Amino acid sequence: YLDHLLEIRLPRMNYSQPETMNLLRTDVAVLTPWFAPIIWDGTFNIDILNHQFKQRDVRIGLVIFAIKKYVVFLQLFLETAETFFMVGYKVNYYILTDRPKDVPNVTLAEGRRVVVLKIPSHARWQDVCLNRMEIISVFTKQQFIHEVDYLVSADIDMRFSDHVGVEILSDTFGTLHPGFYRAKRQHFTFERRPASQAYIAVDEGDFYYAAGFYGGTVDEVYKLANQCHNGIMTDKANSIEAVWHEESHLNKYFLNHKPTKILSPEYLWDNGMGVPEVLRKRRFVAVPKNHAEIRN
Ligand code: UD2
Repeated sequence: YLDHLLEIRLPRMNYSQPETMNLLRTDVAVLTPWFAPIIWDGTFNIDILNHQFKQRDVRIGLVIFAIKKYVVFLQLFLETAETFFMVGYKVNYYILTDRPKDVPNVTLAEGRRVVVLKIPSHARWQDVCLNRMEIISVFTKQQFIHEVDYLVSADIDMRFSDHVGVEILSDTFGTLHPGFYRAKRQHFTFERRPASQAYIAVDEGDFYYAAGFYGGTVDEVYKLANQCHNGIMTDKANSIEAVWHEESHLNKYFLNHKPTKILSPEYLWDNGMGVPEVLRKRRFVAVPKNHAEIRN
């Protein structure tokens, strides 16, 4: 923790002057009412950020689940992550899988490694998703906290297709779900039954966050995962399952503990939705899958 106190001093750099009288983007919001930046292309200077984060020598853990047939997504995920995810930084790929033998051998850059962690599978795909919170909280406490500074949790049926770097890092960050970033809060698919711990009333809610990409410091991700897991267990005891599983609990958590950064849908896109003009980059995109085929 003392590392935070070290002086960070930038070298002399040449870059265009930040403007006080001009907006970085005029087509999208770049700040929430609680002063969390919303990260869109054109809002940050990656050179300045890299100088800051490099001096702190940050280590990032990317947590991915590959249960049952989802191991087929590992190769493309890892290859594209090597090209676009936190290039130049120390990265641990934490692969939680019931099929360690099916983890492919992908060449990694220096300072990056694959850590395979065997976990049991679940018959229902919903339970695979729900259980991610418990597994993340357990492994964070046991292991991740000793090995990395930040954790990023990602869906695996995805590929990186453009830069994803330290601009995403913050105490906690959530990503605007591609299906709902323009929607009114009453249309968000929050859990609407008051009996569930994930319940959010129709006149509440900031954004609909996707469970496919979120993260933060190890401490904050531990709190998040632990609290979501507790909500999931209470729901189970009450025989209720939130409509979008752990995503519903994540949304409840972020309502009460506002993320300190918000990622635009550049960071989680589905090409099936076309490419709107506001989306200058597609950094992390869904790999098309046959749900019925792959989940069973
Ligand atoms: C949405 C969410 C996902 C999760 C899920 C819960 C987004 C983009 N995705 O995605 O995060 O909240 O709904 O309903 O917001 N997995 C396995 N094996 C399985 C099933 C799942 O490994 O048999 C893992 C895998 O890492 C996968 C993740 O769980 O990426 C989420 O499952 P999904 O991608 O099938 O869920 P999906 O696409 O409905």
